Amino acid sequence: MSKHLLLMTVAIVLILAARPDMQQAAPMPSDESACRALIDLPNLTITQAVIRPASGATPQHCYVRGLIAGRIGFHVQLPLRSSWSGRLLNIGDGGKDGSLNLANDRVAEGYAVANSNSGHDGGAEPGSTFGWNRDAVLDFGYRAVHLTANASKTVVRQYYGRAARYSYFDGCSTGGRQGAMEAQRFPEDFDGIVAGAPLLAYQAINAQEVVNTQRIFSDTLAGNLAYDTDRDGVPESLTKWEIVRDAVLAKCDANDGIRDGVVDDPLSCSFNAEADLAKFACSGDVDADGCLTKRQIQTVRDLHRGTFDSKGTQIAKGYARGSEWHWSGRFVAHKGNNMAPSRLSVGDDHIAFLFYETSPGRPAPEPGPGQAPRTLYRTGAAPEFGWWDFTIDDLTAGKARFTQSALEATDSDLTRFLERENGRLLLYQGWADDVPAEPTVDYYRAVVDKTFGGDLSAARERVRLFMLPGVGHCRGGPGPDTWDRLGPIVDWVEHGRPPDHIVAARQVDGKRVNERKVCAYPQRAIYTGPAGGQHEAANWVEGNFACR
Ligand SMILES: [Ca+2]
Ligand SMILES: [Ca+2]
Ligand SMILES: [Ca+2]
Repeated sequence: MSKHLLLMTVAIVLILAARPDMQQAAPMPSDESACRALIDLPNLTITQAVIRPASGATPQHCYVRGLIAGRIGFHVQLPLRSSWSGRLLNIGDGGKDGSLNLANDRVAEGYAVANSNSGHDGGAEPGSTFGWNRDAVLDFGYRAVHLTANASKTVVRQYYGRAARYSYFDGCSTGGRQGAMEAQRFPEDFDGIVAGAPLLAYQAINAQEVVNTQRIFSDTLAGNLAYDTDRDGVPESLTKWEIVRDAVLAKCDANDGIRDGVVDDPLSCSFNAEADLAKFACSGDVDADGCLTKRQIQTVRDLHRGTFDSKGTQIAKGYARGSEWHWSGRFVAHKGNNMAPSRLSVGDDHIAFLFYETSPGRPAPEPGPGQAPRTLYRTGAAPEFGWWDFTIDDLTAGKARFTQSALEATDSDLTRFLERENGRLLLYQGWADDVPAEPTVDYYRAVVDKTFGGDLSAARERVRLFMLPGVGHCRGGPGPDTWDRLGPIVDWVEHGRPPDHIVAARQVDGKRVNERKVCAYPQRAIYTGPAGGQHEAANWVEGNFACR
C-alpha cells in the first residue's frame, strides 16, 4: 500500500467514524437562513423574508412579503419547520380590503397563513376608489386570491422543502365571496373552503344598500324609524325601531319552542308589517314618537321584502325576520350614528366606483347632521353618482354587466371543485345578517340541483350549509356566533368526517351562554333537554339539542 493510499484510507475511516458527530456539527440550514434565502426565490418577487420573534401568543415564525403583477401585495406567515402542521391556510378579506391581514392564532396552531391586499392599497385608495382601475377591479374580484394561493404554495414548498399536504381557504363577507369564487373559478387551489356570509350577487346586494338609503332618507326622512322629540332638527329617539324589533320577536321568537330573543327559522315567521304593526299606527298618520306612520311601516315592509325594479322583477331578497336588532346601526339615521347609518357610506361608495363600467373618479358628498339629501348637489361632471340619483333599473338594464362578471360569484356548477378535484365546501350565514341571508340558502339549493342533479344526500357528501339562528354579519347578534370555523372542514377533508352540526355559543363577559348545535341544512336543532325547561338558559347546552 503506497503512503498516499494509506493516508486516503485513514482519512476515509476517520470520516466514517466521525459521521454522526459531523451531522450534528453541520445541521440543515437554520430556519433563519432558510427564511432569508426566500428573498431569492426564482419566479416570484419577494420583498421581505425575515424571522419574526415570538410575540404574545404568536410563536417565532418566518415572515415573507411579496408583490405580484404590480398591484397585488401578499404575505405569508410560516411557522418554524419543526412546528409546521403541513397545512397552508389562505385567509379571506373584509369589506373592500386593501391591506395585509394576519391570523396569528392559526400560526400558533401550526398553519402557514397567507393573505393579500386584494390588489390595492386601502391607504392610497380607500373604500371602493380603486375601481377607476380595471386591473384593480379584476384583482379584487378574483385574481388576487388565486395568484396569492399559487404564490403561497411556492413559498411553502421552498421553505419546508415539500408541498403543503392540505390547503384551505377560510373567509367571511368579502372573504366568503372570495371562497365561493375560488370554488367556482379555480377549483384546484384548495382542498377545503369555508365561505361565510358570501355576498354572492355582489352588485345586487350593494345596489340594494343604496335603495335602502333612499327608503330612509327620501322626502326629508319620512320613512326613517327615528323621531326628533326635542325638535333640534336631528332625530334621537329610537322608540319606533324598538317597536318594530319587539313586535317581530313577540310574533315569532317562540315559534321554535324557545323564548330567547332568537327567531330560529325566519322563513316560517309570518310577521307582516301592515297587519302586525297596525296597532302602533300614529293617530291620523301624523308623525310622533312611540308610533309608526304609514310611510314608516312601508319601510319595514320593504326591508323585509327586498328590492324590485320598476317592472316588478326582484333584484334582491330582503332581511330576515329577527334581523331587526341591527337596523338602528345599519339603516336608521339618528343622532347616535351622526345621521350616517353604516350602510349609507358603503352603498354610496360602492355605486360611485365599483358599479358602472366607467367609474366617475370622485365620491359623492355625504349628508351631514340634519341635512336632507335633496339639499345636496352634484359637484362633479357626469358620471358622478350621488346615491339619491341611483336607479335600480340600471342593474336590470345591464349597466353593471362588466363589474358583475368580475365581482359576482353566482355560478352554481361546482362540478370541477367538488367532483373532479374532490374538494369540500362549507357555507354558512347568520339568519340575522344585514346582508340578506336567504340567497345563501337559494345558492345551496341551486348547487344541489346544478352539480348533483337535485340529489341532496349526494351533495351533502361534498358541500354543507349552516344557517346560524340570530347571528349577524359573520358574528354578533342575539344568537350563538362563536365556534372554530376551520376545525369542521379540516376534519372533513383529512378524516372524511362531514360535520352534521357545529357547536356554537354566545359569549357574554367571557362566559358561554346560549350554546347550541347548529345543524347542517336542511336539519334544525330541536330541544331534547329536561321537559318544560326549554326557556331556561341553564339548559341551552349542546347535549340538550338534536339535529332533526
Ligand atoms: Ca387583505
Ligand atoms: Ca333631536
Ligand atoms: Ca326563539
